[in-house]
Formats: sequence, structure tokens, C-alpha cells
Amino acid sequence: MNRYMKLFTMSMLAVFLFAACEEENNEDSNNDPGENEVWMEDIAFSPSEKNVSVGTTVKWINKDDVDHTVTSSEGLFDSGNIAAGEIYEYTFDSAGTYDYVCTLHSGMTGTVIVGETGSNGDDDNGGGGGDY
Ligand SMILES: [Cu+2]
Repeated sequence: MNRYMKLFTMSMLAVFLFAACEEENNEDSNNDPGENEVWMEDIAFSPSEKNVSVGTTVKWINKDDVDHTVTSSEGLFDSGNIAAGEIYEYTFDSAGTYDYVCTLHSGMTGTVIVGETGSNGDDDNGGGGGDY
């Protein structure tokens, strides 16, 4: 009988922990940039380094209350001012490393690393991202 009580308690605990974790995950997914999204939040790009494959359209979403820009360091793209809540999109058609800045906030910088189609998964597993 004791053993059953212990098992029962353990399983109840497991269910409780699982529910708690799931709630946390849901919260995270609401507070994190989605796939192919970069958020402008707290005067920073998040994530500041983004790995995508060729042909990907990256969405920058301004979550701050102030304007930002997404401006390529090589002059490849320039969003102009992005107001609070606005979105800027750019499609990366060739592989490479693309640095960009916000021209309104010094030190607000980001990088998009575009890999050949099909090699992106390998890159992620290689530990470059750190998110996985
Ligand atoms: Cu900015």
C-alpha cells in the first residue's frame, strides 16, 4: 500500500511539473521572435545573429515604443524609420554574412548569416546558434 501511495504521489507530481513546464513554454513562445523573425526590443536586435537559408524573407518587428531602422552596413538594404509596431521585411537571395545597424541607436547592431539551401540544419546542429 505504501508503495502505491508513493507511486501515486510521484505521478501527481509529474503531472503538476509537466503542466507547469507547458505553461512556461507557452509564455516563451509568445515572448520570443518566431522563425525568421528578428525583434527590435529594448534598443537591441533579438536575436542579434540570425541564421537562415537562401531565399528566406526575414521579418524585423519593432516591439519598442521608439523608431528603429534596419540598415545594411554594405548598403544592400535600408528600411528607413520603422515606427513602433511596424514590420520591415527583406529577402536574402544569396549566401553570405550580412551586417546591419540601426542608424538611430549607436551600438544597435545585428547580423544575418545566409547559408546555402539545405545546409542550414547542419549549421544549427553544429552549435553555432546556441539556442538549441
Ligand atoms: Cu534603434
